[in-house]
Amino acid sequence: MNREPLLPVTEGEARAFRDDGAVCLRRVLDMDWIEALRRAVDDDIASPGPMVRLNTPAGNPGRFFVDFQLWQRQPACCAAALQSPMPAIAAQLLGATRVNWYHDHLLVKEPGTMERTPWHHDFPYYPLQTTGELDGVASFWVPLDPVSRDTAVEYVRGSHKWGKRYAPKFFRKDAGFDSGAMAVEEAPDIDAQRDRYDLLGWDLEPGDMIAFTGLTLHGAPGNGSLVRRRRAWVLRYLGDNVRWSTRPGAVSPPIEGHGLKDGDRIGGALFPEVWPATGAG
Ligand SMILES: O=C(O)CCC(=O)C(=O)O
Repeated sequence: MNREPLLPVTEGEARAFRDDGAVCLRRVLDMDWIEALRRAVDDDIASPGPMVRLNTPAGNPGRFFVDFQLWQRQPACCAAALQSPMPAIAAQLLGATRVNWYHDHLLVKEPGTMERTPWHHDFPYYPLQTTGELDGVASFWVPLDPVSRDTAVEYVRGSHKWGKRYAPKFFRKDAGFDSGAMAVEEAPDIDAQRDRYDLLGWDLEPGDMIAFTGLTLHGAPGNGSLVRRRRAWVLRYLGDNVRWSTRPGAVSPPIEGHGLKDGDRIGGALFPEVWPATGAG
C-alpha cells in the first residue's frame, strides 16, 4: 500500500482546488488500498455503525446506503485516514502547516438506485468556524468501482467563492434537518437550470479521486447501471484555520465525546493530527 501518491499532485492541481473548488486527482492510491477498502466497505454494509442511514424508500430499486466513521471500526479505513497519501495531499491543497483528521463518510449506490444526492455543500453541516480564503476542509471522494461521468458526483465550479451558506438537508427527502436559527437559504436547484452553471465531473477509475472544499456545491445522480455498484468512501481533513463552534440545531455527522469547546483548535483522539507526519506506523 503506497504512502506517496502514485502520481504526485501538481501545483496546477492544487491551484484548481483553490480556484475551482474541486479537482480530479488521478492515480493516488494503488489497488492494494482499493481492495482493502472494498472489503472494509462490504463488511460495514453487512454490519453497519450506529450512524447508518438508508436513503432508499421501501419498494424502490437498488439501495442508497450511507454510514460514517468506518475508520473507528475497520483497520483498512483507519490506515487510509491516517497513514495513506491523503494527509500530505490535504496539507498541499489547503496550504496548511498542520492538518487534522475530521471524519469519513460512506455513500454506496447499488445498481438501479434512483435516489439523487441533492445539491448541497458540506460546511453548514459542521460545528466549525473558519477564517481565510479557503474554508479549511479538504474532502476526498474515493470511488471503489469504476464510475462514469453520468454517475459520479458533480461540482459547480467556483461555488465555494459565492459567500453562501446553504441550508443543510438530509439526503432522504422525507427527513427534515433542523438547522436551528441559522439564517441559511436553500441551495439553488442546479438541475432545473444546468446550462446556467459551469459543472465539473469526471469519469473515474479506482485509485483516482476528487478533492473538493467544504463550500463547493455538489450533487450526484442515482446509479442507472443495472450491474455496476457505485461505492464511494469520502475522507475529510481540516486545516489549521478551523476552530470548533457549537451551533443550534442538528449537525452531521453527530460526533460526540470530543471534549472540544467553542474556539478550540481541532484535535484530540477523535480528530488526530495527521500532518506533519510523525513517521509512526
Ligand atoms: O457520493 C455522493 O453521492 C455524494 C457525496 C457527498 O455529498 C460528499 O462527499 O460530500
